[in-house]
Amino acid sequence: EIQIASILKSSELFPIPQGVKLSYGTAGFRGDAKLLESTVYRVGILSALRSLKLGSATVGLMITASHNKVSDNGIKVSDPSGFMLSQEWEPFADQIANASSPEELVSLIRKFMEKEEIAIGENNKGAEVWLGRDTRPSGESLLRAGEIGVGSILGSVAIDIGILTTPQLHWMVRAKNKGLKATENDYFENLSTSFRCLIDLIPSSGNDKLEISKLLVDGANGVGGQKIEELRGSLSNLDVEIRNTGRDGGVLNEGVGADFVQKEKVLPVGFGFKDVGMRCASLDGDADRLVYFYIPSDSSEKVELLDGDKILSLFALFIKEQLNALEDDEERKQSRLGVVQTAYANGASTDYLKHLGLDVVFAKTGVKHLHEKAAEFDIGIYFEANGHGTILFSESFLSWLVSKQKDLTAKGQGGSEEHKAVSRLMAVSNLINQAVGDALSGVLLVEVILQHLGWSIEKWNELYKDLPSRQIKVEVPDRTAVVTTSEETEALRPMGIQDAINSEIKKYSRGRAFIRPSGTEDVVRVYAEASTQEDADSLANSVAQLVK
Ligand code: NG1
Ligand code: ZN
Repeated sequence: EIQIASILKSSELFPIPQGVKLSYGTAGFRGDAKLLESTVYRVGILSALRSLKLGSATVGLMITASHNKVSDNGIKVSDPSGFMLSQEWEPFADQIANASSPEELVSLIRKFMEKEEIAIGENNKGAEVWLGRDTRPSGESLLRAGEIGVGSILGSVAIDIGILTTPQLHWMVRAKNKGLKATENDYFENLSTSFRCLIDLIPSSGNDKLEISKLLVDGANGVGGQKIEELRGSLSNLDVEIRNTGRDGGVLNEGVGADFVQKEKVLPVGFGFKDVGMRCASLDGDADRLVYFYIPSDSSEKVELLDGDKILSLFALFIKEQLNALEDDEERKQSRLGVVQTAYANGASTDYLKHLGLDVVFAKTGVKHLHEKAAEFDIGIYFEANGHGTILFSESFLSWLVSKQKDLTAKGQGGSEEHKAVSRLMAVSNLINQAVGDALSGVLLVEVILQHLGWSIEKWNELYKDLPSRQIKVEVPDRTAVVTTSEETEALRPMGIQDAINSEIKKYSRGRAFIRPSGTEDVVRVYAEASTQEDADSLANSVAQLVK
């Protein structure tokens, strides 16, 4: 009963705004920062309960609205594994975020604790929650609300781990629960060590082919650029210039960042004709997404975009090359590597990946869905076209690599091609964030692979040619009126709309289009592809007309 009193008392501080219906969505709760205090406070409570449920393992809370505008904010939970909050708890998150009074909140919590058999008592260790935030000005007070929420569950500890990228928080939570070194410095050290290791393993002929040219980074005026600045000193073999760090008056995500560059296909602020031919990378506001781009010499400030699909293809090619160098069980070899995409993947990328002989599977939009499917492979690479993705290595495959490495060394084959391939795969598994997509580790892996292959960005871009595509957001009174199949490629409702879409698609060569309600914004998204840009635009527009 002291517990109940404690929640009742603290929840008085955070009245719920009227008329707002919140949903945990594809990436946690998001919305206007001014309306979010009570939500963050309540998610603080949830995260403490989650920790208690899992034997007081450390849970993470990240305060960010990613690529959305600076006046928005949001909150998402990292499970102790470093992955997203288990989907089984999402309905509870929705319920408590929308509870209309302190009494209703307490009663929901009580019922849930009973059902989940969560006990608070002197015999239990308390909960532990690590809270991080991006650079949004509203972040600090929201973080305080989260701390109060955590603290309202007796015996809990809330630890403010400061301004971080989303993937840093997930990485730190995962490391902490694995009993590994888990500070931000450990994160940086892990990146620079594994990067160095991959650089040292570059075949010398590849090394001479490309002098290391400068990389330009668009930091979206957010946390990612600032973190690369911190990391830069400890990276040899990489020359980076960072723009849009947010320190020169630029506004977070305004005309900058990965989402802007990928969706609008235009240059971010601060980039222009002077940068023709340069290799450029763009991060999003919380640095969990990454795209590359360059300005071709034959055009005036046109953008040649290398999106998540192209990053995925580069990674897949490199990993496949390493796997080919292994003496491996023929049967396992087939299923070692798989890739996961969504319906937004460019059709040309899917063709290319299949052509490489890879297993390509599709998942619903939202990284939690891709992650799940990628985890089914020994090495699963997943990417959304928008640049969110990573490479997952299974525990059993990693131990196989470790023993392989030992065997080869024992046999005196420490310098063999096979040994090098094993070492590269192990270094990739350390470099690339095993918890969530991470623009920082993604940049480092792209850079080292390009050096390894001796490729320029143009050469990389030539892996395949994107089919022209167009994405449009349509504002509608009620986006939930659109209901899709599980693959999201067909609309089941409104009745008849899919037939209408199909007859539009038929008018175009290589036409493909679909609609789905966004999980993070109040819009319906339209995606269209066709053999020319005019056709893709026109198909997208006519489908958008059907939605309106
Ligand atoms: P929604 O708003 O559900 O389309 C967007 C992205 C997702 C994912 C989430 C989370 C597109 C088309 N959708 O989801 O891929 O990244 O945000 O940030 O890019
Ligand atoms: Zn993001």
